[in-house]
Amino acid sequence: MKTLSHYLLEHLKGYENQRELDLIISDIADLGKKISHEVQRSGLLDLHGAAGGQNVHDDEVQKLDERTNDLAKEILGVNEHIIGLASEEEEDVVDVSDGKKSGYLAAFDPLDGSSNIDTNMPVGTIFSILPSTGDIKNDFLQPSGAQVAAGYILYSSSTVLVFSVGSGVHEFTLDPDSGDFLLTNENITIPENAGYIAYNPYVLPNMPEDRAEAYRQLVLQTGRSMRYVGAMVADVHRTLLKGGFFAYPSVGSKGNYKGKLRLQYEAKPLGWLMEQAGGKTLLDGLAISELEPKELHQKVSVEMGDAGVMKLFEKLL
Ligand code: FDP
Repeated sequence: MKTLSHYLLEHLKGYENQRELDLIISDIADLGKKISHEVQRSGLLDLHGAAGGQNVHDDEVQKLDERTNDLAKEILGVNEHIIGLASEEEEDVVDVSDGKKSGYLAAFDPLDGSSNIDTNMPVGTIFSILPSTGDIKNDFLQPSGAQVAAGYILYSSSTVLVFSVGSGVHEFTLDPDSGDFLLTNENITIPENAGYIAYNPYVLPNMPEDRAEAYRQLVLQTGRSMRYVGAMVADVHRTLLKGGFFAYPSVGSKGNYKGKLRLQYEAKPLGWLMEQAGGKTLLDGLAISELEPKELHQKVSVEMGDAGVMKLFEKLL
């Protein structure tokens, strides 16, 4: 099986930013190995539970959120090509340009699904890489199509790195013996008319009724089972490999519906991957390519899945 470094050498040939992408993805892989190590030992190292505070999204911060955020800043912050960081756990962007006028930006959710950690359920790290001409704050607000790379590391029964640099979606599995990420799935294409429907049924009474009815009908008309982990990264991984539908709509009460998932750290990178693999993504009801980001910590509704299920979903709407 090919190692990640071997694969990057071949796959990035001809890319004008070959060296930059190679170093950035290699650093992200290293970060994944470190976080995987911490996640596996979290129960032994007193890393379970809340850290005692809330982040900018009013989520209760878990000890591992803090630890993994520090690790991500430590590793990506010294990458010679990265000039700015944005994290779900940070209030503002972190300038790591060290005088450089252009380079790349990394937006990340260091530990998605962290409320799962205490019960040994899957969690993951999500990343999105954008080019920057130096206006760091505004350059994070580029649309989905500007991403030069995006992906995630999922910490579950095994640790996998899944990413795209705009030409297919590829999966690497961490070999615990050698410590290498090995290619296990090249050019992932989402199967159609297969897989599961994934959303939290709690949302149904808390969303506009016509959309809620489309959600109900999708289960009835496809006849597919529902599965919902409650960690976006894990639900999206299953959808990429098995097909189906994943959603977290805007919820609330009449006239005041809001998304929960974060555009920069979750929806934009994972939605882009879904499209790269032949699926479709709607953010705030729009095709992902049409959504113009407005704020760093913007939250959006997310509906994504294989091309067949999304066609039916849009018809039901
Ligand atoms: P979490 O709160 O555990 O970090 O990003 C937030 C997120 O997890 C997603 O990963 C997940 O899809 C969603 O929230 C789960 O929310 P619900 O518990 O409301 O279903």
